[in-house]
Amino acid sequence: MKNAKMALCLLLLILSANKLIAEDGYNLWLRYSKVNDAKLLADYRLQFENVSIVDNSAMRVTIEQELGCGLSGLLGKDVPSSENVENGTLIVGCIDSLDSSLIAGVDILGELTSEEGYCIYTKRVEVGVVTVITAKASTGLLYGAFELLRLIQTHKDITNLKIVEQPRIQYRVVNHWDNIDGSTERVYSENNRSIWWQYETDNPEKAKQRWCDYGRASASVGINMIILNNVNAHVETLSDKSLAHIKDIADTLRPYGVRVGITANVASCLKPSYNFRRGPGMGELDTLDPKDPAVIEWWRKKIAEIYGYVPDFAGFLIKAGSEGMPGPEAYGSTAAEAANMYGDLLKPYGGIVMWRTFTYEVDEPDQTKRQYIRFAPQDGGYNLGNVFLQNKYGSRDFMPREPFHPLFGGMNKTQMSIELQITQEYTGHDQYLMYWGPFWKEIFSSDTYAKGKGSTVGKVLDGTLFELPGSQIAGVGNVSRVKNWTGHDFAQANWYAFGRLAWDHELDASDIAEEWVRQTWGNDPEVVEKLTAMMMNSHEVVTSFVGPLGIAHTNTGDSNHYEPSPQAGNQWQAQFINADKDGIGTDRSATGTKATSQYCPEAARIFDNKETCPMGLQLWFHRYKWQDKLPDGKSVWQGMVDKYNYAIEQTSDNIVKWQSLQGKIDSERYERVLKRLRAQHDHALKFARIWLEKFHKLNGLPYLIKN
Ligand code: GCW
Repeated sequence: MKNAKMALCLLLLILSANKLIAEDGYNLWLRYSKVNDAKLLADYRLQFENVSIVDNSAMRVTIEQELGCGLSGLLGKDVPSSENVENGTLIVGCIDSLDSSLIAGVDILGELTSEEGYCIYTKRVEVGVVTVITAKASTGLLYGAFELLRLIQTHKDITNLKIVEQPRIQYRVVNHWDNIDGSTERVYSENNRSIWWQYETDNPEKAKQRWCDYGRASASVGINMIILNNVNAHVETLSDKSLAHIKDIADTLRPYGVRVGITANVASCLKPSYNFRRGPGMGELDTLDPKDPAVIEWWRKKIAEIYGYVPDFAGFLIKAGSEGMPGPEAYGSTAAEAANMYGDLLKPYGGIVMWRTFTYEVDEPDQTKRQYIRFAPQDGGYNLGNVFLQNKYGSRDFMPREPFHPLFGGMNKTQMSIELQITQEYTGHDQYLMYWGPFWKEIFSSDTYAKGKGSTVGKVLDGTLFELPGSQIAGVGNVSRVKNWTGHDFAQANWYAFGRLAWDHELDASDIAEEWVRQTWGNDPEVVEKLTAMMMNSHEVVTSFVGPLGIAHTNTGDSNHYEPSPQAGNQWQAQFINADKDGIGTDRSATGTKATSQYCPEAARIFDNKETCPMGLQLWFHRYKWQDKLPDGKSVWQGMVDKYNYAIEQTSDNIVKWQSLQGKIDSERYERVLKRLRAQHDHALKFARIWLEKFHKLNGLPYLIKN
């Protein structure tokens, strides 16, 4: 592996001599091409003459490799390791192993509380000026190393550094919906076979290299945990063969600070004669009831076995009592009782439980109210410290735009986690340029009002609002075996932004977009400006034709969730579009289904009132007659038509913007993105034609599609 990395560095060195090198997207945002600003390059070279790493942990090799590879690529010269500290040395070491002269008088060190946090600073010492990366533990050093490389890659002034950084959220988890047969669910990148399962049977070396590079990418943005298999989990995930395989992956990712966990099927303990979704059972029991001593014993043994393979195993993600996956309720127990059983068993090993609330098997006509009804009464029941309730961002299912989930702010004694979707199930698969950053920020900054104004979802998640000790965040991943990982090159940005926002949800979506663009596409000002602008506008553009004014499920006529597909009798379209000759939208306010009553009164008041309800959620919460006026003075019909036309215009502009960058972008990635921008524009047009025609047939009103 080391050789492969060395070869890559050498290649980077040679290739960086040319201006536009051929690229396939494999290197993601870790391209490390030579700084092409002569003045900056000269300064950086002076600042980094050599590297001195004072660390004996298992992570030392990773840090050495990353800094070696990164600096040599960026500076176009070898930056040797050194035992000595000289003018221009980069020193990397934990606080307690650094020479006292390097830490004396550095006040920011006192701010470090997390083992994963780090400080980077410039210091004048006797021999000259040095740069120091330090932390309480080696993982912090690795994160600090990646931060320094990011600063150089994005051409920042680093002559006088004074940085202290630590994560706001403890467990930053990517969930892979990958099946153990190598197929995947909702991963839409061109070749959607799994990088975790069955890959090595084709080519073991290739698989290991991918896993390493996945680890590098994760560490570079602070992702520290992954779930290897689909939430619709196959029982076989817990077999000896599978556990040995999981051990292999865990061993490969450990040097990057990434722990692995799995989704467990709660019915695994049943006899093989029981067949259920993703069964049959592998145990000898007739029940999965978490209160039954035999069930507890079965899982105790299984968990001990798992830790025999993977000593730092992360824990279980669980989907139960949902979409045909077996659950404890059918055996007379609650989700809390089951989650606590696992929590109790995993706790001695340092493992956690992430219990998903995505269920809709509750007797309530308004689908959006069901999870709250099922889980809110259990508040206080999940109190082991290592148990989290993982909620999708909204109460439906990854719609292009949803209001924040009412369980945030609704369960104040429970460690709540959010599940974002990095992959683009309902938002154009790997065909649309759609950057989630602005929308994720919209959710994080939404005010639950649970403890008065300013009680944001972000503060619920990081544990500060209700003073809960643990915090966790999840994103459903979008990588596959396709060479560039995600199909659409811009879909890499969502993986990147997930990591950055999981680390610090207060970061700005535009800053993240810009730093990603600089690393992925280069620092040319025109490239940076145009691509950042395209990204920042992209969620609004997608919602304008996939979910205008807050309708949803416009691409859910079939199970593929992509094509505009009005379908008679579709239950989701009846609830989330609800169009007829008189009007459109669903009244979920105090005068309708009263879904708003699940929020704190202040938040409910905002949603209840059309004047204060956000424009993008008008039809989610309210029903309008076609000619009724929206708060901005337009009729709903006109507002709708304008949204589609806006999307058509913007997706067309994006093609022009992209084409204006030809010559500044390498040809393989240029062509791949161009093809997709065209597909997205065609699709915006198709949505407009199909849906406006469908609505027009209901309401008889005229419309004009501008193309
Ligand atoms: O809406 C559904 C998706 C399923 C997914 C499920 C879930 C993995 O269409 O593909 O199952 O959500 O989140 O559990």
